[in-house]
Amino acid sequence: MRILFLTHAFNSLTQRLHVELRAQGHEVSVEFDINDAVALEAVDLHRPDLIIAPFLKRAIPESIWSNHVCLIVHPGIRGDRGPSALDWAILKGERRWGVTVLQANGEMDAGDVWASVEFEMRETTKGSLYRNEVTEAAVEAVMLAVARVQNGEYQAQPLKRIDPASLGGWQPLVRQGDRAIDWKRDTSTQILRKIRSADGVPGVLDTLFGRQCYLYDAWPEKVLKGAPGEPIARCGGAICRATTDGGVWIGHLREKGCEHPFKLPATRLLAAEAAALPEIEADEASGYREIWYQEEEGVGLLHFRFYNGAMSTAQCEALLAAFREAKHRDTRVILLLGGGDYWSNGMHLNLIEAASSAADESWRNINAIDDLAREIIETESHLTIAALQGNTGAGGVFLARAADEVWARRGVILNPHYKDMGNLFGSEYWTYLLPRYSGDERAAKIAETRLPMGVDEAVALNLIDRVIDGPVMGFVSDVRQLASSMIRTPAFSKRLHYKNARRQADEALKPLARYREEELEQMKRNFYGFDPSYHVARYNFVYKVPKSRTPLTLANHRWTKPFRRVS
Ligand code: THG
Repeated sequence: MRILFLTHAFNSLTQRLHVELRAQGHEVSVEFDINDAVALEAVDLHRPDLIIAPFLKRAIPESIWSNHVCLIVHPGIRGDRGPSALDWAILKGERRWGVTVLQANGEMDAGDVWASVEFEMRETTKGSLYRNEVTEAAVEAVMLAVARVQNGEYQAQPLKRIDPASLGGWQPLVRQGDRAIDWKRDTSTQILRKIRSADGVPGVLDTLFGRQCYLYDAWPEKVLKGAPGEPIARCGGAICRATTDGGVWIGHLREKGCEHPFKLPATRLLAAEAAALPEIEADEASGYREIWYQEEEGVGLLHFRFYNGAMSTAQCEALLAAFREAKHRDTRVILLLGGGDYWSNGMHLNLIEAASSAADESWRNINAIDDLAREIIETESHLTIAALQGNTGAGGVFLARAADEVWARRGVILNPHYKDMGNLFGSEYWTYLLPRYSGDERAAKIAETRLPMGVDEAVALNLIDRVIDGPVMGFVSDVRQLASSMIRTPAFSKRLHYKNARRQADEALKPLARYREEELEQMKRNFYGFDPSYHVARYNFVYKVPKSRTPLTLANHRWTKPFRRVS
């Protein structure tokens, strides 16, 4: 079918649906919801059989929904309505939630239901639920709805014919007052829910050291104690505030009305105040952990849960140190696990933006990532496996390819390109890794692409070696078991021997250092050169400057002359 996506942004769910529907042979084109006239124009140009709104904040005009079936993907159970569905589900502590695909009409979210899929809730952030449970349920529901529309016989269910007792009903937009924290009264659980219901947007507004900040990235503290509301410790980039029954770590803050109104590590934003707090070391029971290591049956598991997958210079250095330590252990495989929501998205653009010299900080950051990539590539003692629980983009994809194998959860989306960041050339030894694993032709294809990629395509292009099926929650134990069973096969030692021989041969042909020099030569131009595209694109990204048009890579219906589509 010809499908048009009308969407507020090309967010993770929209990307996943784009990948899944294209894989089924549908002709998908995308238009950002900029205004009604632009949306109408897109409908005229694409002439869709079906319109899907994966992430839409505004009403679809009657001129569109009265002439086309428009499916709204609503992150709520059947009958739930309103703009803050997931926020309320978290605030209210719902045990089960769902995704409903309904047909747009004149009453917001009250149209006929085409499909609905439920899931069990997890104590986590809105963003994490959205990227995992909501996305999986949405894919299932949208596929079902599309098949039902295509089949032509299915009758969508009017809301009024659904059992009223099972209906959620209208819920208004969550306001700051609905989740304001009362530090003297609220328990840690309540505070975590309030912050997590607003993470990543809009954040919970609060006052910290007399400054008005939005709070993000909250984690429980079970050991430290103090007067409720008081900041009592720091750990890594986070600040701990005591609660009535323990404490809560705040990893990230965004200050209201200031010079840098974007998310930054708490101890960076409140540097002077945080410096006066006692510093604690994180362990399993206490503190704020971004990097941790476990070991089981010959397998080292290195976790690195960086907020939004962004890796600063300091985080790369810390991860490099942790990886070196893991290499000294008497294990055979190291699993590089990233975090639950992202594996890695490369450089830390917010910290770069906030630095006194963005160019210098970019330079330091890319070098720190390259140091880590080199350490992974040059590992002789272990087989290294990048195991992708969540999405990965830009430099993160090539950093993963630095490992001997890349495994990914089915459903993971890769964005193996830097071009949207102002035509950044990129480093992470990609000019070595891509031809090495994918061959020249497929490497060129990957380098040209600007579209998100699903695991099947990534396997075909050799960006991924193995796809892990099964539920999100079982992923880490599944890959751990697969890795330890690899060690027990007779071929394992040969495998290590072979990979080291291959690396030596590659090094003799062209040293790694040369690849890096060449890549960084280009990056120097991106950071310090005459063309400011990278700095402009980074500014727009960090400050969330709304897009004024849909990129042509997505809006196929706006191609005036046919140009080669990179698929
Ligand atoms: N029918 C039509 N268009 C739609 C929907 C529909 N567009 C998308 C929409 N469903 C998704 N659901 C909602 C429901 C309510 C609101 C927004 C999206 C809403 N918005 C507030 C407003 O417009 O004033 C502001 C909310 C905000 O700022 O985020 O109430 O079923 N035709």
